[in-house]
Amino acid sequence: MFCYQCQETAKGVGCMLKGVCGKESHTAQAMDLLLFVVRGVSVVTDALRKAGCPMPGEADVFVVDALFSTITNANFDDESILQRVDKGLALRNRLMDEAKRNNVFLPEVDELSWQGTRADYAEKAKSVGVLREPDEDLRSLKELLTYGLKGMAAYLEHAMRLGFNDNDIHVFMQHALATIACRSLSADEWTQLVLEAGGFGVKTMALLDEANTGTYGNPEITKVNIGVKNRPGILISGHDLKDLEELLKQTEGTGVDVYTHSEMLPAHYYPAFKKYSHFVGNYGNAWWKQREEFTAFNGPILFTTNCIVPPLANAVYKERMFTTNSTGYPGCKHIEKDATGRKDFSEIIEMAKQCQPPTEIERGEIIGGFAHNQVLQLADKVVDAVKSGAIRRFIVMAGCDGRMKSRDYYTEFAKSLPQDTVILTAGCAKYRYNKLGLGDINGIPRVLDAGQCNDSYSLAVIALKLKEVFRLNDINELPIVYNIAWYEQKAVIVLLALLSLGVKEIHLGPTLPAFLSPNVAKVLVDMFHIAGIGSVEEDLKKFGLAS
Ligand code: FS2
Ligand code: SF4
Repeated sequence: MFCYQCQETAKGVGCMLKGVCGKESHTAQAMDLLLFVVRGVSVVTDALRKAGCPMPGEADVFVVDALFSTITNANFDDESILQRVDKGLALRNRLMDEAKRNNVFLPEVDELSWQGTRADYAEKAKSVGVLREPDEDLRSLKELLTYGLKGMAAYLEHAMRLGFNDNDIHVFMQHALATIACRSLSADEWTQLVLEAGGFGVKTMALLDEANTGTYGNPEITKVNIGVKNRPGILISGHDLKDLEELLKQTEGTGVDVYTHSEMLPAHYYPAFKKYSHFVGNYGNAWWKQREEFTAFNGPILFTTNCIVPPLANAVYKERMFTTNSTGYPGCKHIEKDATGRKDFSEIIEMAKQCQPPTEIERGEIIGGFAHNQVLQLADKVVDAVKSGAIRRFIVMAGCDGRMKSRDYYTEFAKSLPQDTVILTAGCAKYRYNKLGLGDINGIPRVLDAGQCNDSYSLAVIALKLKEVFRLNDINELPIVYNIAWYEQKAVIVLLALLSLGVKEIHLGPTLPAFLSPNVAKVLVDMFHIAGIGSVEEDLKKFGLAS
């Protein structure tokens, strides 16, 4: 195996024996093969589209789901990945027949000519992974693009589950995958395609924002309970609001409470979920603390998306873990939707009834709900605070959290910021500083949480609005600095989206991606002044924030 798609990759180079995330080499290889098949399907759909042939929605759904299932910490179940390979090969062959019937020219690439069966998968997987591209810079650009597409697929899938879709995004996604499979572009052309992906990232996050707010209302300022009640509970993790809605409906009146974990916390900010009195709070912290927190929770856990941490062999909660959508874990029950699209959570609810209530691990409240609509309602107050000098600077600290010690930097950085600064956050990175009690400025909290990682879109909308209010020509003239923490591939599409909006001088940490070759990193530095992080003191000085 060779995988370097996330921030925690081994030695900052690549996981080669087993993933730091817990992914086994056979699972990594199954994912390499799945991506090979996804590229094959995309080569055919791209050609069919260009020839004007109608395209079945089945291919769009397949590509999006398959990409999502290969995101860090989404799926550890070989069988679930291999079933996607089987399905993808059959789909590719049907599409190739369709191309033949319509005299559509198809390029001669391995992604189309290979006709293996299960017995051949493991051997084939060895030659189709990341290292198939021998040139370090081209490999870097192709993988950067692939990871951006994975993040885009994740956000698109959530939107699609709420009935929102955009054909242009599928067309771009499959065109980009087809290009990776069969075109020899120059480094400059690859860079252009990567930046184009950023533009589609903005489009996808805007679509998901429309889906979430159109379905559940605009997030509003909300205090979320972080303690527990005395009834049994179900913990829902991940990002999928549709699953949460179904779970809340099905648990109503059963005597079982529902708690959010990690990236599901922002669900509390949506008006539509406030009517459920058994939707009682958020339990715990970011994804990587789940081993301790799931043990203490005592009840079942539903993963709607990443991030899964493989439970230890003696974990008492393994039997209480359920997966759905693109996620999977060997031995854990996977909840599929039925023919009508409904999911039956009754098994989880019945299990919860037999469990003890959650053990209290903390108590109190945290505040959030500062997505674009809510912040723009406070615009006058915010603008006045900036004009009066009460707010000197906004610090965008969106992104992911992770288990590395080096991420303590973000807590220390937040603590060390001067009192006249406000943190704008989104994603699970917030858990590094959302319980510090950093106070407020004239009633505006010093940590404004917009929501999940995809709600980084909200932060961009807020920045663009401020640019308009202050009549600036360039988004980079705003009193905003970007100190973003990344971990997995959704952060990659968020980063590319910010670049496509013209944001410069983004600081990315705790380390720069291993998949950026020195030359590709130099291009990003030259074009966008991207930089890593240093010590808290150095960075505060660099941002002009040292007291
Ligand atoms: Fe955090 Fe994990 Fe949101 Fe990422 S819960 S690192 O998936 O997507 O962010
Ligand atoms: Fe390693 Fe990250 Fe890949 Fe897991 S996802 S195998 S930790 S690079």
